[in-house]
Amino acid sequence: MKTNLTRRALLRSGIAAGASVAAGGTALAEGSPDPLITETQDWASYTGDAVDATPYGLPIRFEADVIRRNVPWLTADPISSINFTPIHALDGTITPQGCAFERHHSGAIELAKENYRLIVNGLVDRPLVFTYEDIERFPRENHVYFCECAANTGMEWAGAQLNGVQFTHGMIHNMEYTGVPLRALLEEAGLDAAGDLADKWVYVEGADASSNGRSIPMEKALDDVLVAFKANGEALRKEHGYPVRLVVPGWEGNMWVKWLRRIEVSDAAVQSREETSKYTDVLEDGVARKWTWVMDAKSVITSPSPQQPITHGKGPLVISGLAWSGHGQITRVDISKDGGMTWETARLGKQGDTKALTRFYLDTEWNGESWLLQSRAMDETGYVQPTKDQLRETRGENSIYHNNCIQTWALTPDGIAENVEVS
Ligand SMILES: Nc1nc2c(c(=O)[nH]1)N[C@H]1C(S)=C(S)[C@@H](COP(=O)(O)O)O[C@H]1N2
Ligand SMILES: [Mo]
Repeated sequence: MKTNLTRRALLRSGIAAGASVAAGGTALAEGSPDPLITETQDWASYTGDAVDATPYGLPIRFEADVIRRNVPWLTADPISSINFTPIHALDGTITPQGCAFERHHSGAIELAKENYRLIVNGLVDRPLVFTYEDIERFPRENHVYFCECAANTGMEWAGAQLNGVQFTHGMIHNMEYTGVPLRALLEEAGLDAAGDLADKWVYVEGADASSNGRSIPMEKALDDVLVAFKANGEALRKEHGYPVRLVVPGWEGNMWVKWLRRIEVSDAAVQSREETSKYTDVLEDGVARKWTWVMDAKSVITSPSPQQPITHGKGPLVISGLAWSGHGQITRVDISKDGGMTWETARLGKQGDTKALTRFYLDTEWNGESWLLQSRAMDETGYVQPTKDQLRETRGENSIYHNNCIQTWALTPDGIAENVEVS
């Protein structure tokens, strides 16, 4: 017998005596007392922890499974590697820093605020050095943005590979950043020396051994790029670039330089390793696409999914997932239960923020059918998330990065979901 009796179910069964309960709850049955209700429980027999037991709290131990996970065989060494956000277990849109995916090329470093220096040099009127305190004295802004590694879903190009949405789509997080527009720091250094800004670039690099240098066109640098020092209200975690990282809204995660140490204004792109040998997309004919910065619209169902089977039996079911677009707002998400033959429009948790995760729901009924579950996102530009075949037609199968195709979960009559390919 199910024992997860909710207060709502209790009230309902009290009112409609004898009537069967429609959703979620179990009708209070006469003659079968539930000890969780009738007996005094441990947690009511003793006092709990004092207010100073956890000066900085962690999730309760029952949630110990909701953690970042690594796929050891993906990379040669965990120092230059990636772990994945447990998106199957989260709801809403904000990713707690403690379980937000990490990607490092030479490990997460420890850089104290007092040792932090940010250099702005190159084609500027006055080369400048900012300390952490200097940055805090510029007018700051708050914005929620997603950060998606271009390699997210990269293992799925050839066929269904990893059996969990955490692993197929978990190279993403979504946080509220506090920071100073990059524009303000560039203007402080002065851009007259750069002349016509239309063809200028900024080269950004980190203080870690890899430096992870990237070239950003001046137009983007002056638009919405942030030099951020807080995420979700608190200091950036070490893993995410403490004390200062770059936030490049809608653009591939690699450009979000952590432990930001230098910004150089230049008249050409640097053509660094990270924008030539890596983070380019080799097409069928061997030619590589370059400067593929924007993350196109994408979505995925997070529940049910392989790590989140249906365990509550038949009846009401909440299908839930995430959608995002580097081009702006998500305007609509559709859900298919038959592998893309027919579609129903999902409900957006709230109107999507620009370049941020949007939560969607479909409140539906499941009566033990086998489904091929898919979601399909649309953004404010009218762009529609492609099928795997549509993507392969234009991109071939040599790519790793920028796989934003429609994902399929095969749901069985037991409520188990598997990663399958429906082209
Ligand atoms: N300095 C530095 N910045 C970096 C990296 C790095 O290794 N070093 N990795 C990049 C990559 S590839 C990604 S996807 C994002 C990941 O950010 P996160 O670790 O906060 O999730 O940081 C980017 N910024
Ligand atoms: Mo990345």
